[in-house]
Amino acid sequence: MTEQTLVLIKPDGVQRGLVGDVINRIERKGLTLAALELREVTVELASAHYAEHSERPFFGDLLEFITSAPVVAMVVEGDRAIAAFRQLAGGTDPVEKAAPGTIRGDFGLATQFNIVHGSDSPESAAREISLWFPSLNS
Ligand code: RTP
Ligand code: MG
Repeated sequence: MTEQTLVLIKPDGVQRGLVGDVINRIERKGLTLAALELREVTVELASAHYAEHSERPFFGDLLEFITSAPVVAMVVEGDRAIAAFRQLAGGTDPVEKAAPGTIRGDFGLATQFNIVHGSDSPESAAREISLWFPSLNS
């Protein structure tokens, strides 16, 4: 089933020059880009995006990090795009959970600096796409 998912290349990924590699992996997988923008993130947007984690001990660090430098925000489209991008990203902890060959497994060392975000369900994808790309019709 064709889906859309919201993908972010987080500040660490942009600053380390991994934008091209991440997009390359998305395209090689067979997924396509429906929207793409380099974006400064406000605290308001970051808080809304990560609202589900607002009570977690790492929430403050997460907001500080995600607003520290520009991110690349994308809407990625294709067959089972939500699960397909989560597969490309690998697990949240780049060492304990993400396998080699995934974005996080290949490039990450710390859970806080895990390079990419991808929506985790159709509900999250719809919510996040309308948050980041309100003018996009889907
Ligand atoms: P994301 O939302 O960024 O795609 O990552 P995820 O689904 O794999 O992980 P999630 O549980 O949603 O956590 C969101 C982000 O919060 C940071 N985090 N830090 N210090 C910690 O224990 C911790 N746990 C999570 C990570 O940057 C994670 O991607
Ligand atoms: Mg998540």
